[in-house]
Amino acid sequence: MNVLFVYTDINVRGGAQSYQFGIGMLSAMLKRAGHATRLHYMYGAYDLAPLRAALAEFRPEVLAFSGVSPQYRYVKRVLEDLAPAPVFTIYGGVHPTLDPECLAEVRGLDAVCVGEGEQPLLELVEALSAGRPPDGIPNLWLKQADGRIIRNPTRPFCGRLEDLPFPDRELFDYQAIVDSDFNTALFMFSRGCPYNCTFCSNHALRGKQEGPYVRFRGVDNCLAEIRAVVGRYRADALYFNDDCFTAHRAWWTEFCDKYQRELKLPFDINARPETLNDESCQRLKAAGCRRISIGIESGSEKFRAEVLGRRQSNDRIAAAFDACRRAGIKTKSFNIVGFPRETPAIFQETITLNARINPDSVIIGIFEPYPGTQLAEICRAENLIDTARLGEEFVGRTDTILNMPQFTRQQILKAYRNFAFHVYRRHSLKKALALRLYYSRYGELILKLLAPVRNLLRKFTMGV
Ligand code: B12
Repeated sequence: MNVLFVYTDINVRGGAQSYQFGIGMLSAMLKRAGHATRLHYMYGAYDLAPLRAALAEFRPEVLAFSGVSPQYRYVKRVLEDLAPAPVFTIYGGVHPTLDPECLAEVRGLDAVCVGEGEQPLLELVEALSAGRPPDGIPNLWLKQADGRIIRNPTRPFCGRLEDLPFPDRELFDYQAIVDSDFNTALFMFSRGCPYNCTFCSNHALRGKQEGPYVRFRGVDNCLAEIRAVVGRYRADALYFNDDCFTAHRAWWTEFCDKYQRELKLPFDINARPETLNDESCQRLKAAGCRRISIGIESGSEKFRAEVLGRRQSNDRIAAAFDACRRAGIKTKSFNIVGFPRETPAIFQETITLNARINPDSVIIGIFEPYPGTQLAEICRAENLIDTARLGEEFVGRTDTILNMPQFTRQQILKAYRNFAFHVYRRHSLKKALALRLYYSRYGELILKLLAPVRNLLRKFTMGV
């Protein structure tokens, strides 16, 4: 059978493509079973003509959408404009997993997948190709002709990730993605995260299927994937984008020992501050670790503990950054502004902590209430969501959908734009001003104009 995947990547990387592991995994699984897959990548101005052309040319039996919550309204618009689609339509990924009832409200959508999709999608495709009704497949919810919804239960999380094929990178223009990401190839060796931050989807996803949620692939299997990718594509560095690379000490130390023996490319990871000290940082550095991204999220200890579910002291966070610096590893901090119950004074603590730590680079996003998360529940219960703006296609990332008297939209937008400037102004005025421009209203445009010198710019502002 032919399956056409649709990846909506609107307003994310200014037109540069990004890789999506979910689609990559599903495609690999289908190809291994002898089916044909293609990708339709959507970004930029809304235009259905290329998708209609792909449908006419590839003639898929299944049209498969994947999506995160900020892309949901866009996916809905595409499906409704296509309706009645000439093919079976299914929608999977984080958003429908957390809000499967969206099946009822999207015209032209036949099914959603709750949770991991490799086996359910394969079973759907096999049922359709055998002419069987796909009714009883665990994880799939199906809309009947009369609008009735069949809500099948979910199966347990995949227990052995090594049994799955490597994600299909051929489906994407993978070399272009590596090139546009500073010659860095992306990997994911695990699924899930052991922590329960109230703003992140992980604690909600964990409850959707039975069985252990945090799983790491065997180290030899991970190294085999790296060998296959660097043998096929040009890359100067690797980014292991696992939620927390250092979550399991036995795993990451085995990984580092083996990686260091045969692979020489520098790599970047994400890690929690509590897992970083002089010993772990030196070991990571010896294996080739170039940069660690660490979530600070808010600089207020009290707010982190009481609202965000992150119990760490500011001193422990600063110690983690110091350990990286002593080991010669670059650092990046992740931060969020505009949380429910946050005030300008609380946000000032985020600036103060980052300025104290002086990471090599800082990232800031504006809080978005993802369905199923504890913070989304607080937003609902405290009536913080500006319902008048719910119809807007994209609010996330550079705008807020919350309406809070103690931290207004104007204050949040200003805080977002000026954050990096305030963090760096005492350390390096050049860097502070460059980042002020990047986070300005014209940031995306400036980035596009400066695309030919992006690598130089990154060295200048981020040191990597
Ligand atoms: C790697 C990653 C990225 C990568 C890749 C993007 C992507 N869409 O995968 C990059 C860096 C580009 C990225 C960008 C963004 N990300 Co991101 N990202 C992640 C991360 C760390 C891992 C995702 C992953 O690869 N998982 C492994 C794969 C195998 O799992 P999966 O994608 O969930 O797919 C499985 C199932 O969902 C299902 N499935 C998926 N699609 C489909 C389709 C069908 C038809 C079926 C049947 C099944 C199915 O089957 C797959 C295989 O089992 C997660 C955190 C997490 N742990 O999930 C956040 C996460 C997915 N990101 C998130 C967000 C918000 C974003 C951005 C919006 C950030 C921004 N503001 O710009 C953008 C959106 C980009 C986009 N267009 O989708 C949120 C989504 C929350 C939500 N409720 O929607 C997450 C969950 C983190 C969080 N804060 O909670 N991200």
